[in-house]
Amino acid sequence: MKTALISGITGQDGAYLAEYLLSKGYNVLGIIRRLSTQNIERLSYLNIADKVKLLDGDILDLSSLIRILKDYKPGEVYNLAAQSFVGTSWQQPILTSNVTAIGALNLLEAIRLVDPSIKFYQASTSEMFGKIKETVQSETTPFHPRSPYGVSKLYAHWMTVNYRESYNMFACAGILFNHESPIRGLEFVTRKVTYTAARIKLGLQDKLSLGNIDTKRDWGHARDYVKAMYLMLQHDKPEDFVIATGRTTSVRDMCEIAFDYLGLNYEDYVVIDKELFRPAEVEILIGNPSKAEKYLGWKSRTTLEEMIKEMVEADLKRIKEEIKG
Ligand code: NAP
Ligand code: G4F
Repeated sequence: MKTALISGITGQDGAYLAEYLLSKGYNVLGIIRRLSTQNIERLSYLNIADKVKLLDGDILDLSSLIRILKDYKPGEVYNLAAQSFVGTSWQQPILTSNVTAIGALNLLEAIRLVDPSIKFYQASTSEMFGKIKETVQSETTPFHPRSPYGVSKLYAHWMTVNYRESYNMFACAGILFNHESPIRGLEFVTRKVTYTAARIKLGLQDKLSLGNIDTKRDWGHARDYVKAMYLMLQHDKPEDFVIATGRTTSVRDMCEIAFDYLGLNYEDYVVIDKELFRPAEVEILIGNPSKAEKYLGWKSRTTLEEMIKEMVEADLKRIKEEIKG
């Protein structure tokens, strides 16, 4: 039986990746940091909380990573842990750098010290393209990050490349464009929209405050994207891949899709709050996934409309259950 270790298993992607690896017959281990309250809602939502083994550790604590690798000997390590919210990275740039940049280095170092044959996946991001240098971004597009988060991810990305080149490690970076789901954090714009639209439909709220709704993103479904992470580690050589849909949509149009589905006009509810604008913005992202299609046989399956519908329905159901108590 193959064993995989996931950092960030309590997050959106960690939960879907754990579900996928379990379906492939893996023994799935996850690093869980000490918090004052339990934080396994996403694993419970997918009905897998009792199927994975959660291990105390923190990607800021090298010794905990070394202990876990020595004790459990995973063949694959997926580094999904991060302070992943771009907005917060301006409020907490040092924490973001420690977790998102140095945390990745800690995991690479732990692997190098314990067993350099362990395969490593790094969660890189389209946020690294930032102020875009090419209309459609691919593996060869130069980077220009626009946030402390993007800069931290770029450091982790190059460390992954460097460990591959320096130590011949099987270390891959997936440059994933935005991906969402019903278990997306409430602070991210798609989920903020689907959750608030559902509350408005149920008469619990009457306005949705947003920042810059003219920015555009290439949005896919997390359930589709975690399969690409797995495929990268099964590929015959370690390489980096862009994972995207190849379609870009504005936040405004995404709102329209969500509200339309509920029979509402978004223009009646959305208010623009200048406080929510970012100090530096990534105006538009659109990825070219042809390398992943060609070498991994990976393709994004879920359309934005299908995903928003799934998210709105899940939010409606959850809110109704909360009301019932
Ligand atoms: P997420 O929901 O915010 O999950 C982040 C995970 O990191 C959580 O499990 C969190 O644990 C964990 N974490 C934070 N600090 C940690 C620490 N010090 N030690 C151990 N674990 C820690 O993020 P996501 O959307 O699943 O994204 C997964 C990864 O892909 C992230 O690295 C993100 O930056 C990257 N990425 C995401 C997207 C996207 O669109 N979703 C696109 C490109 C790249 P707690 O639950 O304890 O907070
Ligand atoms: O949903 P967002 O916060 O995602 P963002 O900043 O693109 O980052 C996400 O995707 C990255 C991949 O490109 C990941 F690496 C990262 O971890 C994260 O998962 O914002 C999307 C867009 C931005 O342009 C933002 O300014 O929506 C705009 N926006 C407008 N109003 C808003 C809001 N974003 C949020 N979160 N909240 C708003 O009220």
